Amino acid sequence: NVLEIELREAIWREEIEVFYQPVIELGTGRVKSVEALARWHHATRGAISPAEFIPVAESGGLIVELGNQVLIRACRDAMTMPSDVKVAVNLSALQFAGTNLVDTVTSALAQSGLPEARLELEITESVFLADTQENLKTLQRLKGLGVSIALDDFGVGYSSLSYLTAFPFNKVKIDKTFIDRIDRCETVAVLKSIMQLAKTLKLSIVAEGVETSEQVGRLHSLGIPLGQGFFFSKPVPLADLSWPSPVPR
Ligand code: G
Ligand code: G
Ligand code: MN
Ligand code: NA
Repeated sequence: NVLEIELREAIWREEIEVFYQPVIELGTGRVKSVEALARWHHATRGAISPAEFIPVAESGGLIVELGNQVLIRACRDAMTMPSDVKVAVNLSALQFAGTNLVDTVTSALAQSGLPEARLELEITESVFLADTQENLKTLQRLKGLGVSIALDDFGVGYSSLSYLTAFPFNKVKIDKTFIDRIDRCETVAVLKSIMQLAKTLKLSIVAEGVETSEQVGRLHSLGIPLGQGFFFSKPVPLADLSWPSPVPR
């Protein structure tokens, strides 16, 4: 596989970049956190989407090294951001297997000097599909470090609600597909029940893939506190992040 060979070289040469997408507090317009997203600009093919190269990294065993690079880069970059802004890093389920993820995260925090409370780790339900007991233990140890844990892409899997109660998450990120259909009363009903559950479980909610001001209005009136999406900003390089002063809506 040519792409895999080239990806291996790109990781080796540390050519994978990290972009950041802000997560906005809808009530104030403030940036509460930024999500780190891997970017690969191929010398001849141009930009290759992570939707394409992350699965290649996962099947070729490169995801552990790639994940480590993104993690340390994100922690270091976060040290240059305002101290009330958290950084969120996506973890592949495969990073839970094999090498010691807890040591990796501990060392990224130590090497960067980032306070543990400023790091958030995003996982998907796939973490619960294999080696459930072992992965749950790792997740508990990660949370024990003082970092927060978010359940990503919520609502698109098979039995999402049960995963939400399987672990004391700090945050749930509602998948874009719900935001796309937020004008439908069925979707509103689902969002309201997720909010009720989140309140009971004391976890924060983020709406992902927010693209229009109409969606922002609906989310805000539903009482969903946080939003992320192209309406606010696409993922950008560190240097292009800005920290607008709060504008109450
Ligand atoms: O940034 P974009 O929306 O194109 O990302 C596509 C997919 O790739 C998303 O599911 C996102 O979570 C995933 N992704 C992006 N960067 C990383 C990363 O550093 N690690 C992992 N595991 N997934 C990532
Ligand atoms: O799976 P995960 O939630 O980590 O995926 C994040 C990906 O979603 C990023 O790669 C980012 O480029 C993409 N994304 C973020 N906001 C929007 C949006 O408003 N619209 C669309 N289509 N994609 C988005
Ligand atoms: Mn994510
Ligand atoms: Na997501």
